[in-house]
Amino acid sequence: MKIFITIILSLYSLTAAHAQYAPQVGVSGSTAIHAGSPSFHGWATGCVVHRGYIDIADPNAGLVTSGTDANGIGSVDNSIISLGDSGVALLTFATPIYNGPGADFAVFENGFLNPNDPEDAFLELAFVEVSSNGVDFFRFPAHSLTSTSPQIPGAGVYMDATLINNLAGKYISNNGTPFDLEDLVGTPNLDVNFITHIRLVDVVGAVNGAYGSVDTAGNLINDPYPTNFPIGGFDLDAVGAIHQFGLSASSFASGDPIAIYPNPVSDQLFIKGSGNYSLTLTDVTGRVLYIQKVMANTSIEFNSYASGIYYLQLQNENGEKWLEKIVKQ
Ligand SMILES: [Ca+2]
Ligand SMILES: [Ca+2]
Ligand SMILES: [Ca+2]
Repeated sequence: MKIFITIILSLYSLTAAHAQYAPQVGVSGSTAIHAGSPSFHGWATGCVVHRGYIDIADPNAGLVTSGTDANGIGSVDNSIISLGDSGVALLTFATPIYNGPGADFAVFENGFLNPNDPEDAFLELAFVEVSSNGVDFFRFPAHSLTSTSPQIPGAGVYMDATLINNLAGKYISNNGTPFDLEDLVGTPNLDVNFITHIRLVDVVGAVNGAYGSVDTAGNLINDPYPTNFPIGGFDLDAVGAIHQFGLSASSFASGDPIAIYPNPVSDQLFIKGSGNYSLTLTDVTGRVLYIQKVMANTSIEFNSYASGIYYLQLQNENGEKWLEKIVKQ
């Protein structure tokens, strides 16, 4: 009997330990990535925001107004666009993002620390969704262990980052919340190695009304509400890509010599160069048409392919990837 109780207790403590997520910036174990980190390969080049309400329970009060779409483009600069209650931001990139080791991209908001407790911060959260075709979006499995009582108001109450996972806005300004595409491996209709769009959806933190957002487990998420001012809701500063395809033409110009021509192509595409690269040709849906494990002077026959866009992916032995967009005439 004693042994049985011990097992039960150890199972319980294991569960409790796993229920804790990484702490706020400045606390040992934080997973935040600073804006100046050399990990970032590139930043969002497109941002379109569909604004949410100042207060979703009072549509007559209108939509939030602070910032412009351009504030979500480029590196972290503390210029933000506010999403409002359930507002949505759609981010695009010069080249796709892929699932490399660890975090693959990070989202920056403008939260700030509790001056009296550096483990807590004023945070506004958003769900994060990704797509590899711009049509089908898939949400990172979000988890909120923040108590749903009392309601966190729009100011003056702080949140504990160790109770929050896979929600953008978990970390304070200038510090990105990381997302690892490994979490979405195996999702039908999603190619985690070719993410073209990232979508952020403001969490409505109303825990007492009909409008509250729930996490992947179905728990209401307590997040500041109402935030009924022009700067309400999730405030997007930037989205940084960590594992992102390079553009082969520019990347190879100063490195390993490589030539891919002619582009547009009508019959044969020639690939000439050296270096330890593998080649993969796909169509726009990600369907693999051609694979060559080791780089060598080669050509790919395009005669039988329909007119349109194709992608030639090159990967080196370190797992870095480059992309050439090929147009078949
Ligand atoms: Ca990853
Ligand atoms: Ca919100
Ligand atoms: Ca910005």
